[in-house]
Amino acid sequence: MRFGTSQNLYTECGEKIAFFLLCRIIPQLTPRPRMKIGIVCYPTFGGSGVVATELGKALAGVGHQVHFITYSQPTRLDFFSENIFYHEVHIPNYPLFQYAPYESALSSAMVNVVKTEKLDVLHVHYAIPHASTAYMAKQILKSQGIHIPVITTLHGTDITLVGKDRSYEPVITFSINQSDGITSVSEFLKQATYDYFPITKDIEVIPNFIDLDRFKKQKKDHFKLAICPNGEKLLVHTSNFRKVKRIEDIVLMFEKVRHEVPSKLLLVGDGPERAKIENMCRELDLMQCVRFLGNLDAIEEVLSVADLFVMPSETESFGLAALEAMACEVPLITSNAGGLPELNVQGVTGFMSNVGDVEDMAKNAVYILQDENLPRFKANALARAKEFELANILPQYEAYYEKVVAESLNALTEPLVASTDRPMREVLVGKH
Ligand code: GMT
Repeated sequence: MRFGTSQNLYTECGEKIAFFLLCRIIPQLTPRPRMKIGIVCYPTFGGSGVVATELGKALAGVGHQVHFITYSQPTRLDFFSENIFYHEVHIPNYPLFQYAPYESALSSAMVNVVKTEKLDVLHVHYAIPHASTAYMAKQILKSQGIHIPVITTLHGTDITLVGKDRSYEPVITFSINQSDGITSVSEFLKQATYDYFPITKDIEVIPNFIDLDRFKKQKKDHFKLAICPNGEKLLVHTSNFRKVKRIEDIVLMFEKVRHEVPSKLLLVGDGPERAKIENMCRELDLMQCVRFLGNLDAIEEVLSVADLFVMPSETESFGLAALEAMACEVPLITSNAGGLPELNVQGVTGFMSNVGDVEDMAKNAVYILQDENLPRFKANALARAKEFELANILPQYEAYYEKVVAESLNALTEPLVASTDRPMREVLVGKH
């Protein structure tokens, strides 16, 4: 082993301090430029709207000005902030319309908000129809001398189910390629996008995130006692009850599990499959142990008393609902579809099975629910959730906004540099 002289020890120390200051302290002291950001999303229950709203709230929390442009108040937009603004899209009806032209109303709203609020960037969530409406808005603004960079975030079924349908494909391909920036919520979704569409641009993967101040295990013993009066284990599923969630697999799996482990099942959410699943439970004589709760705002309260979260989806680009469960110390039984392997660690935070393999899911669920196993899986679930903490992911979005805005402005100015002495932004975007 070599010992340094006191002089080169000092030098080494100095270098380390300088490196630490450069990497850790200075970036935190140097504030990021505050931006005016327009967010377009589906405001109802559903992963993309939740991510968009939570992102907007977090951006506002660190000083950016955030303008939501949606057809109704986003469900998770549940508090007042001086940095958050909500612009409702009005869709006037007319007897001639069989389908009200939502896209035209939305593009017009985007144009108006960008102009009046002098936005720096438009971030649209879920490609259909938001990427093409943003393109339309961008072109209208361009005709008025205003440049607005557009970022599209791909969430899942906008690519894997609806988007690749021939009825939408040309518009999706075109408008994704026209976006100034594209993000996807998992490596799986990025690859699926390249597989299904001729996309010529880079896609940045920024995973879903979780606010651990809100999603954490709370003491709700009275609630657990009300649902499981005899100390039964509690299985939970939350979703918007679409076919892709394969809720019938949860019921079939639960039917097997409850014979091995006394347990109850809570199904939270609502959607097209709910009536069918309720019928199924009635026919299987399960209504004594299965409860349907409908849509809930305070989902973290239910998750706080859960022992196992079940997500057997046909495809799932990330699985935000599963991450919310993990943050409340709930292990997972999921399928191995889509991006779920990027979240659920096999044998550590839970188990994954092939889509539809109800037998395997039941076997794994019984294993996790054993008293000697459950505490370990719960602790691992929380530890994994911490990797997706909001504080880790928010700077990725901020850095991406800065990069895309700078690149799109550079792309505008480059060809004209030689032909004018006036500042480029003024030439190209007028007074905006
Ligand atoms: O329901 C929605 O709002 C979107 C939905 C979808 O159909 O694409 O959810 C997706 O987005 C979430 C947030 O990014 C992801 O966590 C979900 O995994 C994803 N759902 C599917 O891929 C089925």
